[in-house]
Amino acid sequence: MFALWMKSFGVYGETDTDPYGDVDGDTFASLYEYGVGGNPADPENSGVAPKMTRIVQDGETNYIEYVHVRRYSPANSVSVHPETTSNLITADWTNAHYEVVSSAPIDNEFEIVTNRIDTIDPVRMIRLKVE
Ligand SMILES: [Ca+2]
Repeated sequence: MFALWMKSFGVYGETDTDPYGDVDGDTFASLYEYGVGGNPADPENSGVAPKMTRIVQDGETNYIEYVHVRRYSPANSVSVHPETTSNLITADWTNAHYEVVSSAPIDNEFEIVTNRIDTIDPVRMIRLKVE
């Protein structure tokens, strides 16, 4: 599916269709753009950026609400999910601190996903992983 998607934007060849390459130089890997609806051949279109929308309290714990778009899986063989780390030097990214709260279809290719990420650690960095 990924190769066909690249081809639909006029991107061919082994080097240019590397999922972790960045043909248009927008700093986003082509696979990332595939996962969030970008255009691998247009540096002005890198897909829909994730957003931290609000803080939600549940019992004694506060959560960051984190919303992102993702391509439907597993039909398209790509996984799009948040990862967190409390230390950028060791960069021990994990998916242990989030849970999906809800998801809703946008169209027949993408859905919007609302996650919550606990705020137990005093410092936590968040990234959207596409793999
Ligand atoms: Ca792009």
